[in-house]
Amino acid sequence: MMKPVSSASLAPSKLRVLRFVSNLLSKAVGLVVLSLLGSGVAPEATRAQQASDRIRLNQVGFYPDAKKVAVVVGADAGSFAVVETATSDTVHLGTLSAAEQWDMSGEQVRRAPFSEVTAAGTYELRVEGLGVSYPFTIEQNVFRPVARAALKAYYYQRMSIPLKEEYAGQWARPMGHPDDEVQVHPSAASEARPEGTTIAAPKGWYDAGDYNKYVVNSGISTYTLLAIYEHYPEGAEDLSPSIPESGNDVPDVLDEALWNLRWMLDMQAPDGGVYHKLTHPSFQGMVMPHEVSAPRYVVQKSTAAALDFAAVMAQGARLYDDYSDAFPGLADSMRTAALRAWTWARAHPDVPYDQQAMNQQYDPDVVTGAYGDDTFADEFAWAAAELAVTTEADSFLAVASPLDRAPTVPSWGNVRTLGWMTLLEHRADVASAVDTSALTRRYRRFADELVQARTDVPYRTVMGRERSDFAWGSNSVAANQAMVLLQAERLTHDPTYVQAALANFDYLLGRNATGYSFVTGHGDRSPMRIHHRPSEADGITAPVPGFLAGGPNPGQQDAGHCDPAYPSDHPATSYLDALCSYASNEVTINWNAPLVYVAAVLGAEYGE
Ligand code: G3I
Ligand code: 9MR
Repeated sequence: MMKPVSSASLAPSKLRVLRFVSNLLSKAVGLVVLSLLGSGVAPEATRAQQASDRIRLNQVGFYPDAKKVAVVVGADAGSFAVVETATSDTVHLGTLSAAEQWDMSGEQVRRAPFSEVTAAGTYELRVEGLGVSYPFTIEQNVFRPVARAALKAYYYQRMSIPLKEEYAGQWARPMGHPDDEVQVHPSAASEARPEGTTIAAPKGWYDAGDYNKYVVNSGISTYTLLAIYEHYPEGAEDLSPSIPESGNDVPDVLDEALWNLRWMLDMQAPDGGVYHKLTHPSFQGMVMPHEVSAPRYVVQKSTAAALDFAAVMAQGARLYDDYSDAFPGLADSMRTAALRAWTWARAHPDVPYDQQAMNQQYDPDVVTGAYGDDTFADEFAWAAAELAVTTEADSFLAVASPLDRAPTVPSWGNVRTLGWMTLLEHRADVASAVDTSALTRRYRRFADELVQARTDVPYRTVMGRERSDFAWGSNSVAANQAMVLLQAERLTHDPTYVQAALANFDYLLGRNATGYSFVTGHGDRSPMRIHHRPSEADGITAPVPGFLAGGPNPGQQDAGHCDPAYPSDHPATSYLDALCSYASNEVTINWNAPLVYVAAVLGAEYGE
């Protein structure tokens, strides 16, 4: 084989000649015989050919000025070509990096960088011996459809409202779960609300593929959506997915978040504590929401629920205050609710939600998601940060502060960093209570460690250095890593952080060892059988769009329920696009939220 041509060595005039010859050849013989030109690229790479699952890249596409890279697996060739799909013009020839072993996937990996390609268009990548990639586009606003769809997913998760065809298209459905008569479970009974009392707690989003709503998981999810508005008010205006409230002069992301916050407000008990969840006793079958008739309960109060509630209500109080005409009294109600929940938590600082223990004591048994957590320092720190900023009182941070410990990548059970992000955002306002130079220095160190992780991962993503990245819902680890990195860029204006965040976004949309673009309806190979009851029961082949699947999870906790089996035991490839796979292919509000954030903010960073 002839020596591959390096892209860097090709002058524009040579590229034009190459394009011309390439066109002639493909027209003459129906093949792209680039190897004749010394590229080393396969003659067998025809456009009619099926895309190779060994060429992995962001299947949605790239901003013109963004870093662009694909990853190829098992390639012997030294080079690759980027070809314009419509014309078969070769616009770039590049050299593959040396092969590296990745233990997380058990693969030999090489990278194909092509940032030089910046012209808007639709392209594909060709590699000798492997074939052709999925087509991808380079254009301005390329992530906007994903950002909008990922926000729209929350509309599809709404309870207590019919989804109209006007907004939901083929996924229109009758109202599910009015939740206007919810029983107080014996574990939640009080003098004010004895067992058997019914309360109304309508609205909110279905948590996931199941039909329950959980305060702890709602906290981080709602915070993250609100943060888009708080950090990027103008970007939030553009994030309009067409929902019933569109056009009410309030950004859709605030309207959508409010659907959940209204429910959360009803989860506060008369004493200020907050019920841990509103649930059926057990998971329902694969039926549509309106077909379920099992009873609903609110269960015991918990410290985590109270603090997550306090945090997000405090955040809501300062944001909805901007829209007091549209929502009179709302911000005040939220502030009062937040303070009452905080006071309850201070008096009950250590009440975990232990479902097993609860079931030993009370009937009926409840076996739905637990979101159980038994360490509350991080919840106290997050709530303290939100309350301090909203009320402008330093006393909250004297009780607990995010700075008590280093930031980490957030998750539903580990929310300290949400407090870090809020303090960073409002650092000028909290300077009397917080050492703001330590705040920014320590946060930057944290972000630098994440950036550094990329050098250990042959895919050059932040995601995947640690085996622990591949937890249940691992795709949210990648998305949350990206979200926290974007804060570092906002602090420093150093593009390295955006590039690292983008690498993880590319991971989610295809540059990963499974070869899937993990967002339903986006990318050529996206999940078709998510563990999502409406997607399964609605009789429509396409899943409800805009959902981030959970992603690789070597825990494979559902293996006993699943046929077919997982394709692999490697952490990065323990993924199964099958209905049975609730441990790798469910969808959840807390996984989608950082997807919306990152898609929207990358758009803003790249100049939408
Ligand atoms: O905390 C331990 C950690 O110490 C340990 O090192 C690690 C090793 O496996 O496990 C950690 O616990 C994990 C826990 O999540 C916290 O991350 C468990 O293994 C893991 O099984 C657990 O998964 C949770 C899953 O429910 C099962 O409880 C997911 O985070 C959570 O997202 C998921 O949430 C479900 C809801 O219950 C119901 N609705 C759907 C939703 C998504 O599947
Ligand atoms: O369908 C349930 C899913 O929404 C939950 O996240 C998951 C978490 O435990 O559980 C699923 O339900 C399964 C149950 O746990 C075990 N039996 C099979 C159920 C799925 O069909």
